[in-house]
Amino acid sequence: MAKNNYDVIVVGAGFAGLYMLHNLRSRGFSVRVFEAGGDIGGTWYWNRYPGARCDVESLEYSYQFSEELQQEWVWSERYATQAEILKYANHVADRFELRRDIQFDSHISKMAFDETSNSWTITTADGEATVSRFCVMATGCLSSTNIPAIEGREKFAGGTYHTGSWPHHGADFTGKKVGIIGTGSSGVQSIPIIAEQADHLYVFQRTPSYAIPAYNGPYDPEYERERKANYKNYREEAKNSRSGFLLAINEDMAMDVSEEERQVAYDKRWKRGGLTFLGAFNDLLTNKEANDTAADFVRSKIQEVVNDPDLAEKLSPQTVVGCKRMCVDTNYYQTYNRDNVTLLDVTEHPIDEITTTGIRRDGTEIELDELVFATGFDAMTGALAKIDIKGSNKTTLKEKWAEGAKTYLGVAIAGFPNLFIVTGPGSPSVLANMMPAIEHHVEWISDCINYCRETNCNRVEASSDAEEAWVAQTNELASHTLFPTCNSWYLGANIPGKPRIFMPYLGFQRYLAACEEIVEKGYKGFSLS
Ligand code: NA7
Repeated sequence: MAKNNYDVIVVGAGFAGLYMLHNLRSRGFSVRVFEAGGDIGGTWYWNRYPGARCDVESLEYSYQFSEELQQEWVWSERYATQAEILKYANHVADRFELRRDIQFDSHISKMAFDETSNSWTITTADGEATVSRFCVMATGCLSSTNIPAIEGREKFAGGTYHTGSWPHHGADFTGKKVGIIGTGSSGVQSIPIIAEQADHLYVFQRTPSYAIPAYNGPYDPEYERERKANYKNYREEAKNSRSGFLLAINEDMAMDVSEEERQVAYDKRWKRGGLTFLGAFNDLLTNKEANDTAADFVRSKIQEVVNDPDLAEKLSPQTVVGCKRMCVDTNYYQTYNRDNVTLLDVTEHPIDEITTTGIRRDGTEIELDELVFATGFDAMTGALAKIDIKGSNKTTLKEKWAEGAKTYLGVAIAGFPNLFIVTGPGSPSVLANMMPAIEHHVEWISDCINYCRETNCNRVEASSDAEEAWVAQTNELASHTLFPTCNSWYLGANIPGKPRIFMPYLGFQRYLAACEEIVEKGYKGFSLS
């Protein structure tokens, strides 16, 4: 008979779940991981759309908990493909023999905390129940796909895809008329590749994105050797940064230097490529005037690349640059110079309906063979809200978060004892480098569980006061920035009816210090009994 009682249950076998399992198991805890997918990888298991890549450099988007692992693994490119990242995850799972404690195709539908035994009962969609003292939700920030409720959506008779749950057998768009809705990172990455295959590609754009060239390519072996030789220092430097990766934020303020100096700085960052562009000046996300100068620079680049000035204008965002996550692209704007690509602005002319044969807008139907939704995710809270999680007073997490997500440290929730989240709302997560953020949470949670074991405590719970203060601090930090000015998924603004609250905690280094201080003060803000 299968064992159904563990010290810790982990939900999700992406990078967070894998390391949580390894870390806890190596400390002697019995652990079971439940994963909805058919294999490991989380985000990188599901997001198999054409062109899917990480927008953080490979040498930084990798685990650092094992020196052997980080030395032996060789990344082939500056920005790794989804396939290569998944290969890496598999290497990790094999190296640390993780699979034997992971149960695949097991979607958790219910979880309930029992006051008497101070334990969780976790039930799969198939009705299999398992009990554990602690539970760690490693369900990911971008794992609950969003398909907008456009009228007639279910009528479309051709192939329908979502970038975040792409079929494993892939999709061949050769000779097809393809429509794609959405121009965030997933759209920006997939549009150039789909355009190369399709007979014609229609891009339905609501809000244009700012995209910075990736200048992707193989790693220079000398660069890689030097990075690996000094990994410790680089990792330390990243840890002590605002974002958890080597953005190299210039201390200068954009408005303190001349127009000429600004152009030189932007040009240098543009040529370097990737998200580091936003580090050109210190005040780009706090001063609108400064931000405008960076936005103007990107818009001028779009105009240089796109041949048709009207099209360039339509592709030029007017929002704050960096307010939504910037995209890192390869040939995105260039793709609009192709004859087989048409950009359709759905803000000016909204989609009326999806029909059996295409999309109707402005009284005209555009016939399509295939339709791709690159429409993003119910970010940070979506995967958790889908599970019926009942805490200590039988309130569900969904009810508790009806007015907006509340956590302490993005890791614990008042009223939900012995439950932890990796990279939850209220943690730096998506505004930091996910890998070091994950490693930090995993180690912090593991230390807390271990502390409970050492002190014979059966129950650890965040207090409501500590949670309220943390939420207030998270909002306060965001209020001094330009982040709240656009309809981003950081704010939940991409999901109709979702409370508009800024979810990520700003400042990786500040966050690490806060977590450390809480432990030093005997888990301040938690009750342990
Ligand atoms: P994003 O960044 O949320 O992008 C989703 C896109 O879909 C965005 O352009 C949306 O426009 C668009 N969208 C969403 N709903 C609609 C409707 N109803 N009509 C038209 N267009 C719509 O998701 P991604 O998957 O691209 O990227 C997510 C993250 O993954 C990314 O930030 C990186 O961290 C990696 P909107 O901007 O809301 O007007």
